[in-house]
Amino acid sequence: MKVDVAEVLQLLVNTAEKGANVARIIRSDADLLNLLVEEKTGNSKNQRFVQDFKTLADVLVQEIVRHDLTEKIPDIKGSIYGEESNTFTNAVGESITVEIQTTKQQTTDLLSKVLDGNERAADLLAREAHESVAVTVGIEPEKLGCLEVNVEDIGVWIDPIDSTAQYIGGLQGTVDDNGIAPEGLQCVVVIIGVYDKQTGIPLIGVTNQPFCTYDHQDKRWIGETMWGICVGETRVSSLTKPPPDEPRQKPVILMSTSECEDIQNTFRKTCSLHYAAGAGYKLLCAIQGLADSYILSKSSTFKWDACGPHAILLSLGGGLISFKSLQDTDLQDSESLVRDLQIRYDKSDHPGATGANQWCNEGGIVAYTSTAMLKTIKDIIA
Ligand code: 2IP
Ligand code: CA
Repeated sequence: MKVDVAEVLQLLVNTAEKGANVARIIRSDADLLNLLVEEKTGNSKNQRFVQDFKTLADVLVQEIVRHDLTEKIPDIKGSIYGEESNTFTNAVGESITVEIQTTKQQTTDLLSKVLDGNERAADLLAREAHESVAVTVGIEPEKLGCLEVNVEDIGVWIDPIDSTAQYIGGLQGTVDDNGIAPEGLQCVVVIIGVYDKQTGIPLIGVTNQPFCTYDHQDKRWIGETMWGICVGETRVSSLTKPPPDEPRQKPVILMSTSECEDIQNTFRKTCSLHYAAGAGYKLLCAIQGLADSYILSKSSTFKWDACGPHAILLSLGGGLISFKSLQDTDLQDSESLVRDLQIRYDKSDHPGATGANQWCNEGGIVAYTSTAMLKTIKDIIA
């Protein structure tokens, strides 16, 4: 069965916004937030559920996305992969699977079991899960024509809430001179990526920062959606700002604060190093040109962190390759070589591994928006 790419994009943008709404609701409701951040220990520990409540926000957003996609495209059901398991097991071995139900009441009843009988909280969340959300994508139809993909050929990776630590922390971050927030709620991102099962290459990416800017007058957070499409020869994205005419004198490189000293020192000599939380957020900074590249030498990101932003990078003429493969490859002048190096999403980089590690991006990542920048990075590490 074929589906219209424009329709898939609209669906992803809408459901990501719904996820962002849930993320904002939980953060703005004292009751829900208490359930979320409470670290109970000893006797006060909630015996009914072993997993902490923070997982519920992630699972709920993931299940909303899964539900919304399968409602419109039923055949995609078996090809949606998320970061979280949606089954909670309690201390006496009972398990509850969180799934969005057919009616709002059914969803309320189910959530109430996970939320320790808190009906009000369950109702608030169920209401959002069943709300119909329509966001203006703003795509000019002629840019996509009647672009279609085969449902059987696509898979979906969801990271419901990337930068969970910043989400729980709840800090309002301060943006630096480059427009980058090193920490805080700004680093939280809902990420959805669609990839081609045959090639493993990303096709459509949608990201939503639920806490992008704080409106001091209305005392509320305003989100921001970004998207990109790279299907066949078609490359379209939501980014409208043209790249600067002149490259920066010193490339701006984003890194994790946990990056190895050696790698930091290598880049410090010729680049301006910046640090920020969140793999998704750092990828978005590269996408927006706030940084020239995001470099990570460790295998500490996952397929769900990268697939969506990778599609946007491809739509802009850039890409995402493993740090190790950049070290090991002589790029020469070959565009096709760079194409072959792209990170894939159809299979594990680490087939022997178990659990989440199976889906890590082995050998780190390098995000870039032009081949020229990739070559500059190669020269630095050579
Ligand atoms: C994490 C999150 C972390 C990031 C890590 C991701 O995802 O984005 O912030 O580490 O790589 O896997 P760092 O901030 O050091 O870049 P999650 O929050 O979903 O677990
Ligand atoms: Ca993540």
